[in-house]
Amino acid sequence: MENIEIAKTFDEVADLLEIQGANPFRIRAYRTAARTIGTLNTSVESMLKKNGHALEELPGIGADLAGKIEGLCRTGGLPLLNELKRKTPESLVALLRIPGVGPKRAKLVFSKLGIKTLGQLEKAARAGRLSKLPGLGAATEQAILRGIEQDKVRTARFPLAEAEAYIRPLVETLRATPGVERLDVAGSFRRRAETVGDVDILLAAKNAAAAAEAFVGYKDVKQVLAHGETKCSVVLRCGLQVDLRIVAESSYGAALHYFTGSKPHNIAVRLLGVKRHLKINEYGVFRGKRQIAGRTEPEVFAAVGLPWIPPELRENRGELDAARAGRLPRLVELTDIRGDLQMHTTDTDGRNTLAEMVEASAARGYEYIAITDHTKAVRVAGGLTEAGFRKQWRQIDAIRKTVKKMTVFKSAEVDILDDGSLDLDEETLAELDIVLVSVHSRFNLSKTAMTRRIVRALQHPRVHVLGHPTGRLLGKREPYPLDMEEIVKAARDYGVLLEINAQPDRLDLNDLHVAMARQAGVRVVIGTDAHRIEELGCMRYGVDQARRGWCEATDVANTLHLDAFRKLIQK
Ligand code: DGT
Ligand code: CA
Ligand code: CA
Ligand code: ZN
Repeated sequence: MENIEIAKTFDEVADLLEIQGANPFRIRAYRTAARTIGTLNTSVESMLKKNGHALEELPGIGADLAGKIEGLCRTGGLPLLNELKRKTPESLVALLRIPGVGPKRAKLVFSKLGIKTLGQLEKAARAGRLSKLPGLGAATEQAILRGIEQDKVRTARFPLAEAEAYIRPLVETLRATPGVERLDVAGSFRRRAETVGDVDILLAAKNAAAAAEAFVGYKDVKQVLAHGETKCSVVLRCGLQVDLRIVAESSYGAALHYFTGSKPHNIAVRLLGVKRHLKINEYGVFRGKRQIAGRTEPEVFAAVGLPWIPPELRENRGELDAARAGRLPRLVELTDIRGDLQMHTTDTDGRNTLAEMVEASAARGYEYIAITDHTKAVRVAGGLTEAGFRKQWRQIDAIRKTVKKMTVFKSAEVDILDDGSLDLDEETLAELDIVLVSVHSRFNLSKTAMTRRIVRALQHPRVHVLGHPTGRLLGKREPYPLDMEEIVKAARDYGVLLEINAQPDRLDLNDLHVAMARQAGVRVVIGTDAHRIEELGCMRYGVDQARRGWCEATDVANTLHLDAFRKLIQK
């Protein structure tokens, strides 16, 4: 059982308890436990193996919850959840999938309008019957309708980070299987795409049958779709499909190249081969019947006269031409990152204190960070007033006296109001070292209005960074309509940096937007938007996205050393 599954189970319990109107403390206990487990760095299963009582030492997890987790790991199920599900109509559970419908609202529409299915919910929303319910305005009704539309088209793609969490232990199991010599995860996973449709694993083994057995017999397999000598395919309990190819060592490089894709890239490479009278497939590079390359991936590229191309670039977006011309970018790496420019603390909606965030950031070896708590308009996050920031600055001043190795910038994630003005007074803005601005409300503006709103914010002379520029939440909320070319132009004209938000479900700018910014000479910054110390570690997903946008270190502002970075933000 993966941590992420345990977390999801507990969240589900909390939702259902809330629908049943259970004790709020009990509901909160499950939510807290879900977040704690979901962001742990070590697997609960391995903790339990080492020490049966290890879980009780985690914050917010007492003996009762620890016992439930242990049972969940042992049996794969939670009797409490089954019981709650039996008591709740299934359709009511489906309502919870719609953004804007939490347990409270699900219960409300269920009890007041007798709505039991998504279809009925849609009908009621179209007839304007939802907006007449207490606490549910026309805006929410529209949001629910949009949510239902999206739910219909939702594909079952997994965010990369989620797939990674499910795949890691499977890969470990396979690597530990006797006779397995080489193993790589290929496909969109290796190209570090923001979501993956399925996961493609490639391996070479002395004993292929044993490797295939280990794969289909893996403990989290729900369904075996195929079990052959060279190809197996399974669905894990979480719903993620995993394909396995077992290939000969002599073909390994060719197979790795083929199954890494993307398909358009493969086709373009194969065409280059055709021009040289070569046949290129997953078994190798052939001249006539003779294999001339394919043991390693660089060999395959060399056969068509190219240097090795990083997987992140293999989308047939000009990487072959760049490779031929010797103009492949030297992609930015995680170790190039010298600071994190977005994080929250317990002063607003973060889970760790300012001191804890500073300490954990310093432990990562950063030269600088920015503390970017929310401003007052973001009420759900407990946004700070001007006075609140002044109080926080006194804490920062004190911390600066003790923490010398790392610079702590006074910053804020200043809310962009409806008309594009900023949610802090001029005096306070002027005193901040870095001003990050972002949108948290009124997502339903037209494209023109939203673009105008954000451009106006960027025009403000104190603004340094635009945070999570499209507001999307992968699989949950579409980006708001935005003319990204206009935004990039404004960023260039007014000297504003554009953020790649490294949260695995945000990752906006996306790869194409990043490329657009880079081509316009606009630097990006990668910020984790961490709300707890563990989330400082998601920087690497932001780096992946930057790499997919062809960024070199110089394209990313927070690879600069402190002095150069200071100069950059002088406005
Ligand atoms: P996904 O799974 O939708 O996130 O995306 P991929 O890229 O992992 O696609 P997938 O799993 O269908 O196939 C893995 C790789 O295998 C793909 O990136 C390229 C290669 N491949 C699959 N089908 C074809 C094909 O018809 N022609 C060529 N040239 N390559 C293919
Ligand atoms: Ca795939
Ligand atoms: Ca596949
Ligand atoms: Zn934000």
